[in-house]
Amino acid sequence: MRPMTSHPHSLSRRRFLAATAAATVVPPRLAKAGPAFPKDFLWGASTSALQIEGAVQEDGRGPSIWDTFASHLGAIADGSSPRQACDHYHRWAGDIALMRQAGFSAYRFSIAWPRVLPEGVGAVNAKGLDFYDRLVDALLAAGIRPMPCLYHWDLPQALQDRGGWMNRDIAGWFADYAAVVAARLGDRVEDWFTLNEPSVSAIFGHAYGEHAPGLSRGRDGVLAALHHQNLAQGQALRALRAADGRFRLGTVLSLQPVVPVSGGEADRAAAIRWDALWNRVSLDGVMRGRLPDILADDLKAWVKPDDLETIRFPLDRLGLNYYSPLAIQYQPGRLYDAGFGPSANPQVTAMGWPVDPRGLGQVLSELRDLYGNPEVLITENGAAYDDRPDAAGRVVDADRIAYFHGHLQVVAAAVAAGCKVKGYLAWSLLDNWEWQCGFARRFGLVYVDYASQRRTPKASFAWYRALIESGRLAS
Ligand code: GCO
Repeated sequence: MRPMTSHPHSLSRRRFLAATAAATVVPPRLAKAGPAFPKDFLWGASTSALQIEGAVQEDGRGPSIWDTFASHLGAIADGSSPRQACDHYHRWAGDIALMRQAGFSAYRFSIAWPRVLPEGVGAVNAKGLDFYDRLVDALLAAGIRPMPCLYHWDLPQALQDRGGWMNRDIAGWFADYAAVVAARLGDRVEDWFTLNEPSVSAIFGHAYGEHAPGLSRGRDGVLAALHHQNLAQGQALRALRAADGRFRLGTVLSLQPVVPVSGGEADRAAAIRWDALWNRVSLDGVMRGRLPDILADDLKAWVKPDDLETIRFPLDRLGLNYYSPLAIQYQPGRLYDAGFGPSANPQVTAMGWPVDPRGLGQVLSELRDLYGNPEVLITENGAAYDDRPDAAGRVVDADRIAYFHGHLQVVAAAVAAGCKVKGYLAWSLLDNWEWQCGFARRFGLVYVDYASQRRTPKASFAWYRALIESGRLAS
């Protein structure tokens, strides 16, 4: 149902200028010059369909596994649902105006599979595709490069009813869906991503039961979901390549260095197992056509001859999501007898994630030294803090600015050291519906008042805009 408050431009230009001018923490002209980024460096943000669009029952969209999961009592911390989210489905024009104000040159969003194919396969919902068609046109008109990601966790419920990521047939379903979207948008979209963070949806959705589809199937659940995502990705990348040889193809992985909580043998071995599961199945699969030896026996049940050839693909770029290193501990009885342990780092975000930009540098140099130095786009990096407007209505999020600044210093150093990082997309443009945390975590450059859907750019927005404009970090 379309909410009463819907208005495409919830932020007037006058209010926007007042808010951002007042919120600028360091006036750019006073800032000392820090490292510069290459002239063609891409700047922008990432979002995902389920987290911002709302309109889950509009224009023929089918239900997704997250709509179902959120309806279960206790599944979402604040009891909320993605039903309205940021109402981006109606406010997209105003949201693109914000991106333009910030000076974005690229924007990664996701396409909701259940909007395009309500049953996951078969009949195409033209109205669903129309939405992304309009979005792409408006982005291009604003000078912003559209970078759609085909899957950000919102599987059509109809496919879950057929086994979802546990069913090997999903590889073909996903490739068919990719071809449908490419046929409609491929005349204007060049940059494509297939999956978002397969290890997170496999582990949290199929073993921990904390993400949709809410399964607790242990090793089998995780390995099946991981392998079938690898396979689906391989087939979809080939379908996209066949659709247009000029497409620039990528996938998005959450690569986090895994650090044992102690030097003890049990913790160290647990960290190696976790690294294999979280990072290597996806990374080594696509980049090397190999799976970690340590999981080889367990994977045998799922991997068929020739699968590895399908999974390996020469990506044009790798999308890298980085938030923090993972502190891992031996925890008997947990998945692979490993679990999240306490981090030695006292500085954490509202998610409880340690702030440690060095981990990003570690991942980037490893990609350069051990994985053939692929072209990388940072597709997510950011932090949740307990933002609140002050008495004057401003949101001064100095901690988020510090987080971005620290991580971008590392990116600049990595570029100088030969890593092929081509751009940075912050997570995220807007505060949004943060999965099992609901609306209780805010990651945006722009504050969203969910009751009124009013958008207020935070201080970090003004800071980011100044950075994009100057192309250099203030020291
Ligand atoms: C992820 C997803 C995003 C999250 C963000 C903050 O990395 O988990 O890609 O959808 O919202 O990372 O948790």
